Amino acid sequence: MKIEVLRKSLLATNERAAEENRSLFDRHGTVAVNLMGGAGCGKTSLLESIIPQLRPRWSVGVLEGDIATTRDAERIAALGVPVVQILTEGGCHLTASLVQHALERMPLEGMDILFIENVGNPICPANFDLGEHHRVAVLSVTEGDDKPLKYPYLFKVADLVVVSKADLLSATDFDVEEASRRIRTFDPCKPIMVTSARTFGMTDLVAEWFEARIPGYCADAVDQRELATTLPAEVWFG
Ligand SMILES: Nc1nc2c(ncn2[C@@H]2O[C@H](COP(=O)(O)OP(=O)(O)OP(=O)(O)O)[C@@H](O)[C@H]2O)c(=O)[nH]1
Ligand SMILES: [Mg+2]
Repeated sequence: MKIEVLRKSLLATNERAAEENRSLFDRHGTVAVNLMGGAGCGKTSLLESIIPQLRPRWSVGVLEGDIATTRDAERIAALGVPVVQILTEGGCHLTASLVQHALERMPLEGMDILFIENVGNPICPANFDLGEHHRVAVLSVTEGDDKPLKYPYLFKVADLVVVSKADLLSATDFDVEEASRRIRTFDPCKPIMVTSARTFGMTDLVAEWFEARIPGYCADAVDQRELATTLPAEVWFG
């Protein structure tokens, strides 16, 4: 019983900080995305692929969550976008407070989209609201198509599921249809995009999905209506 009380109090404290983060994002008109998935599933590679597609039109920032090293932040910095590395020093997920501290070093003025790459872990991150507007789950084909069954909460809370490393499909027994069926038990319309960071053009639709969520996008793009209605409920192979 005491553990349950402690858990609720921890989550309530996190929720307060998350709401403050969300207000800050909203005041700046910045859309925030929490990118989650198992260790090595391809989160940073996905960012490396889509940021150059977004950058000509939009201002992008990244918060990088890791247990140790600044390796991912260095990879993002090489793209020429602002990045702050958050080291959890053993913590298996980001919290709203960690994000709040990192935001002191991340100027949101004029920023259209902020990606928050969570610690590589398909379990804990999904339980902690960071104040983001959208949650994205990355599942690589090398992890196996049973992961939506084994780690259901991650796929339940995600607004978009990105299946990564599709260039390796033929080397695995990953069944895209089966994985999609399992993911869609939570929501039959959940968008799923099958991608590869190694194949030209196979992340374009992911970049477009993010672009369509940027507040300024409506005024800018004529095909926004079409995107909003055709993106959900399909499996894209790029
Ligand atoms: N073949 C192939 N390899 C990929 C792809 N995406 C990522 N990788 C490789 O997978 C490994 C992990 O990629 P990362 O992008 O670092 O994965 P991550 O999810 O950011 O990893 P953590 O932050 O440590 O959890 C690297 O060796 C990448 O080169 C892909 O689309 N195809
Ligand atoms: Mg990474």
